[in-house]
Amino acid sequence: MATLEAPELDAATTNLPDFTTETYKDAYSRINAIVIEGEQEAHDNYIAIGTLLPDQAEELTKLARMELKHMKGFTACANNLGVVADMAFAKEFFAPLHNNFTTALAAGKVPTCLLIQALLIEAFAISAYHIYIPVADPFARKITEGVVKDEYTHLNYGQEWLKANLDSCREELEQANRDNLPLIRRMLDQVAADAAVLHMDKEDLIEDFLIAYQEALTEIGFSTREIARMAAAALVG
Ligand code: PL3
Ligand code: FE2
Ligand code: FE2
Repeated sequence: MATLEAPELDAATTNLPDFTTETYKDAYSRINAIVIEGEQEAHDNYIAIGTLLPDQAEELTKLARMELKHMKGFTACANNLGVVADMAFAKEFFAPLHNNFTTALAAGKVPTCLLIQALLIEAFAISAYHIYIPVADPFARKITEGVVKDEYTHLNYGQEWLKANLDSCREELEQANRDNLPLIRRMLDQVAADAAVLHMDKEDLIEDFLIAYQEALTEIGFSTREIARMAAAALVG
């Protein structure tokens, strides 16, 4: 790797993959595309939520702008490795979740839209980026470290809105969770083999996702029992 500085050789960096192999680049072409598509859709989703919450539109536009910056960063990561992102694959990967978002948006269901974008997608991104950082190439690692901080801001935005409105949206959120958490579970299953090539472990991804999602649900005001019931939707869905 031609880089200006060598990464610290700590425990987390001792098992780095070879970023130059065709196997790595092939897996990266799909994973990177998923991330680029995810960041693009996140941008579009925050702008769309702003049409339902006009007094929040300015704040949501700020969040959306951050997503475009993320997208550019991850595009640079692929270029740096000489990888072309497989965007057709990524569009299909997001289609079920995207369709649910579009349906909720058309029905004016703000809580469902926020659960899909600000809780599920952001928690998915946070877990993926956390697990990726220790096994990333030095260029991508720096970029991903900057991005993951922003994703907490986004998760927090959804969390605070839903917390303030919990009384009126508890049932809608439980239904939205039932409809969408199984999709996240399936997406994790679909990405697992490619993630393994990048030295990212599926169980670590699931664990990190559940921590971020459960913490958000706790903050919003759900009880331990309610959260357990909601998490169980991923097992039966
Ligand atoms: C919202 O801010 C971002 C939505 C992105 C979704 C991320 C999905 C992650 C799939 C596994 C990727 C591993 C990370 C690799 C980075 C190039
Ligand atoms: Fe993002
Ligand atoms: Fe985000």
